[in-house]
Amino acid sequence: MVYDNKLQELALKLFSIDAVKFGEFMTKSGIKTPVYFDLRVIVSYPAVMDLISTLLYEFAVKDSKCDHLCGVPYTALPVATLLSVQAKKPMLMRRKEAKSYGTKKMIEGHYKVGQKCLIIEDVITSGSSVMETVKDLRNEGLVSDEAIVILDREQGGKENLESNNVQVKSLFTMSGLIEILLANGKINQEMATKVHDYLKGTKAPSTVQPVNRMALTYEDRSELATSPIAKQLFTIMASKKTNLCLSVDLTSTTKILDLLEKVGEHICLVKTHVDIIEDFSEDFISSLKQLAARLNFLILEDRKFADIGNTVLQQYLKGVYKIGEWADCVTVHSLPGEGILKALNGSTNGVSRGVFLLAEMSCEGNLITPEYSVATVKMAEKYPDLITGFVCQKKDTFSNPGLIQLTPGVQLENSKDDLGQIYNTPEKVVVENGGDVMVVGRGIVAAKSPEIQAVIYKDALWKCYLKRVSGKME
Ligand code: 5BU
Repeated sequence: MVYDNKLQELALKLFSIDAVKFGEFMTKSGIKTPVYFDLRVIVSYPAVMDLISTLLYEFAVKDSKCDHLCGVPYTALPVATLLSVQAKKPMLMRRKEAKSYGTKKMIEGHYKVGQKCLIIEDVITSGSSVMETVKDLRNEGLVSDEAIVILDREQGGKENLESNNVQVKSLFTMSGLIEILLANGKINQEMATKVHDYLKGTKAPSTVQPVNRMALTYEDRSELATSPIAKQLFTIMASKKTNLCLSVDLTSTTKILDLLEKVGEHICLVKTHVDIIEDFSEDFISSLKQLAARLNFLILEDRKFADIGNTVLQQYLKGVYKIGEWADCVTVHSLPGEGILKALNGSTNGVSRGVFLLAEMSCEGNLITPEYSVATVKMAEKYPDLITGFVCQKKDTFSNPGLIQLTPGVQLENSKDDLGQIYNTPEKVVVENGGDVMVVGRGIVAAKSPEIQAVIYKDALWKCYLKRVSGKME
């Protein structure tokens, strides 16, 4: 009750300081609106600031499990500051533009990857401003799935944000606020009806880019891909209805080609370790390329490059294997830093080639830390044509829906091998962990009938993908 009284008090104060105005106004998008909010004025009224922060504290911050608070610039910044002090929770600040000197950080303050940050905003219409802040926080490896706002204009912002995994709580909805003002004689019934009708008829355009790749189809994601190889791979997956990558870890060229002849129609990608083949020849490569063209799959050489740029460039283009001449894409470690991407970028004379960067590994005890994964994803940003996706194990490792999550360590049952490899089931990898293309090696190659087994994997993995994009998860 006390809370309701305070909420009413705040509504009336906002009205009296002209933070809520009625009449005829033009919005940014050129639509006429009978009601206008301008919460920028609240900084001139310490009592209003006090009331807002007390209410938000009681309403959502007090019991929140967040590690940080972050205000959406600029109006919500002072409110976030007051809340941070009151809740004794550290604040983070998001820059509007990256600094042009020194560190290029978008988020200021001290934090650790995996910590949770609660977002504070004044008003949401489409939700796009909150989403920009969410994106920058997630880019830093912070968990950002909750926003509290003073006022929800009820024009689609809450739904837009929820479809991107951000839950929204608001002190006021527009209709709730109007009700208070009507009950207190601040506006008449005619105006209340006008606002009500306006709300019913005017939804904000969904300006929020759908970043929840888990819910998007491969067709839709091919449109969002900036790397030609990612685009091609998404298209192949959608048309052949398969997200299976076969890891042909065999040492004889005949065995590899025989197997691919049988299972090529069921896969979107073949993954090779060319340096384990004992009878490698140029003929093998031309047969492999012919098979790939005929049965419509791409070739990934899992070379895991990890040297300085200059050496990698030679390993890529020269030597016995001349990988750059035939592999549509390769795997690359981010360990040596950006030089490795600089070297590979544009090294194939206009022929499109792709890179899967290793952000995580499937084997137990590997030394990759969460910070390393975040830095890997960031390193990729400058190479939108080259980076096809990431080799990784978790859905939150990256969010860009135009990139592909390649996940190894897949078998029909959860298990391990004797050398540290960890296997997860198709359901776990696709539905829970966000795998887009799943790598299966021994699950198929070592089976009695690899041909039958490939179809079993293909069907199981595709079923899980359909379940994921339908949103019908148990
Ligand atoms: P398996 O037989 O399904 O365990 O084969 C998995 C393949 O994926 C194998 O060629 C590995 O080299 C490759 N792999 C992996 O298993 N785990 C990783 O984290 C990376 C690659 Br990166």
